[in-house]
Amino acid sequence: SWFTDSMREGRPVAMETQHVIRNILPALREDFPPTAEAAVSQYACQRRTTTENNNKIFTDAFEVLAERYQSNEMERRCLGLRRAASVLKSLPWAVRSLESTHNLPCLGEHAKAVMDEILEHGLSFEVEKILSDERYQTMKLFTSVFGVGPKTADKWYRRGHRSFSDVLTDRSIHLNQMQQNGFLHYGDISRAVSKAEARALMSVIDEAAHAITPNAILTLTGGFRRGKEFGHDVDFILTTPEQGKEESLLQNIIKRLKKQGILLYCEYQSSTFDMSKLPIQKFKAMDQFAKCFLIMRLESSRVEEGLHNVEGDSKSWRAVRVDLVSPPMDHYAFALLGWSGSTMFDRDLRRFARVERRMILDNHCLYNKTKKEFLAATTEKDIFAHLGLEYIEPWQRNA
Ligand code: DCT
Ligand code: MG
Repeated sequence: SWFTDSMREGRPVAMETQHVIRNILPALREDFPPTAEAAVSQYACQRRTTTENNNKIFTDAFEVLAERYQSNEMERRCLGLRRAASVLKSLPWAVRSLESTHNLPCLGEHAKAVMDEILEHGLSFEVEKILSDERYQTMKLFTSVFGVGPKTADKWYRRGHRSFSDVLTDRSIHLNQMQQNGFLHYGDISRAVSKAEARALMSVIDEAAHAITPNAILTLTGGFRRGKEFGHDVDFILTTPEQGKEESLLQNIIKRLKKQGILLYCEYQSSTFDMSKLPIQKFKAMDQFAKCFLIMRLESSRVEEGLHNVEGDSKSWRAVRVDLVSPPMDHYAFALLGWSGSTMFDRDLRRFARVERRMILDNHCLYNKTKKEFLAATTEKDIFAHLGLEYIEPWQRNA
């Protein structure tokens, strides 16, 4: 009909018509580009972003470009495109013209040029070129192995390696334990983990935790907490109200899982957490809580809907990547907020805290630089309130 066509094409509609559409036909509001009063924030933590992405054709293209820039160490360009993608992900409408985006933040010249190309030709030639580029494909392949980061992948590429067999037959390459296990279980752990599999793992770990102490608190976090159907791993936070016992709880769980024969690999990092050294001025990628990066064996019989296997694979188990982090109870809310992600949502929470509030936020704590004091929190809601932000539900943090 006439008004849905106008909206799809982003053509301006008369004010009265907008009134009718916004108030009388609320079901249709979603297709409508926001007007000035519904300005989109430049901060992801002030936007609500569900898993439903109406602008996937653009955001997928931006992601390819961002990956390319990241591996070429062009960090600013990479971040610029990730920010642009994040803004588009938050829109309840699909962009159908460049004009309809003129009020949106974070869309730079490059992002707009790519969108323009996609709107006109259905694809971006720059993106197509990268996708068919040998270096891009090889980096993507190598970094898909657990334990292989961009540096190692680049080193292998520059040695002339293009495939796994090139790497595995080069006797001068020494693989560390993590990489050996990454290759060993590659088929399983490169396949997405389903929600049902995540739930099954949660019950396995929860049983182990409660056999050790009835007070254990285990929370599913990461992408599954944000409502995603699939993930590349399963993330958990583990704690206990018994102060100082959280790290030994984690160690005891690992021992127990080992005894059960379901721990295929474990990289344990002990806690370096020291309250007297907080706040940490310079943000580091990893927090300091005790944690472990695991590969677990998940039995088919534990999964309600069965394993998320490739067709024809009748194996009775699969390997799954699991992360477990164990903060002291006092810091649980900060760790939960950090580990729930998304990465862009976290990044903008910290940026908002720093720029708009003169506060330092990380996975450990929130610090007010003006008042020189720590702000305590037992829930995520407390942290949003300290920051003067509207609460955003986990399933709205898919920025
Ligand atoms: N995180 C963090 N510190 C790190 C790594 C991650 O605080 N050193 C946060 C950011 C997101 C969250 O933990 C989970 O990380 P991932 O598992 O990488 O992301 P995800 O959103 O769960 O994505 P996926 O569904 O692919 O697992
Ligand atoms: Mg995850």
